[in-house]
Amino acid sequence: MTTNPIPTSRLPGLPLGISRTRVARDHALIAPDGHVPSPIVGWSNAEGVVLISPAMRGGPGGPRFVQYLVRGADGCRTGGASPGVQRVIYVLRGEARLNGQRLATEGFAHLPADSAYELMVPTGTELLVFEKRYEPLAGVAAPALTVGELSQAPCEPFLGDDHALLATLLPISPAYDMAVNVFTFQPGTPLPFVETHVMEHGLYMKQGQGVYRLGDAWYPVQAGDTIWMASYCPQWFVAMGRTPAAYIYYKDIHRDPL
Ligand code: UGY
Ligand code: MN
Repeated sequence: MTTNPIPTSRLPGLPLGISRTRVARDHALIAPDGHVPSPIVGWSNAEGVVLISPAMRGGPGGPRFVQYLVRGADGCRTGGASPGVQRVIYVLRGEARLNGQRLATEGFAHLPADSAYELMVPTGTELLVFEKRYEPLAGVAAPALTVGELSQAPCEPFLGDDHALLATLLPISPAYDMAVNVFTFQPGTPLPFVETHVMEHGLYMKQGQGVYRLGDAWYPVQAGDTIWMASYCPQWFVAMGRTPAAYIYYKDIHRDPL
């Protein structure tokens, strides 16, 4: 005779039925306790978790990009995205191989739309991926494949505050219609004002914790959390705890909003 296992909460000390996840009209917080893996289109043998996608809020005003995690496995690989779609991949853990070259933890690549490559993701490696349909700009050549690592990326104090460092992973040039940045805050450091802007964001907390204001709600957040901020979602952050907080985030740039 078999016995059914008794489900236990993914949140130690809290009962079943509790989650910090919220999906609202102009923002979302996706906490890891709710992650459900699925196969990812364009990948073989990948265990993925789609964190942000247009399906989050169908119709006007929903996300215009995709953000997902890939957990490596034997035979986990991809040779390119769907037609017209560019990718940025960032190695959160372990190491990947891009066209035979090692991409270590904190390494990243911008993989242009309609380009062929071979990306292998072994067991124990975790990638964060952003995908966006590339919007060509008249008279501007599309970018070539770019590879880099966080420690080598340009990094500046944000608006003069050396307790809030902003690293820009991709060249800030009209050839790129997206940016991916890493923001590192010393404990107690806030964003200096509540931002409200046309660009949307997909954010992944890499380390530490803090409080994110999204619209009129304030959320405690920590490493492993994902946030979607729609265009014009008022946003603010303060880092808390005893260690720095860091997040990696996407934004759309350099294209006519009309
Ligand atoms: O680039 C940005 O808009 C950035 N300062 N936003 C954010 O961290 N929420
Ligand atoms: Mn912003």
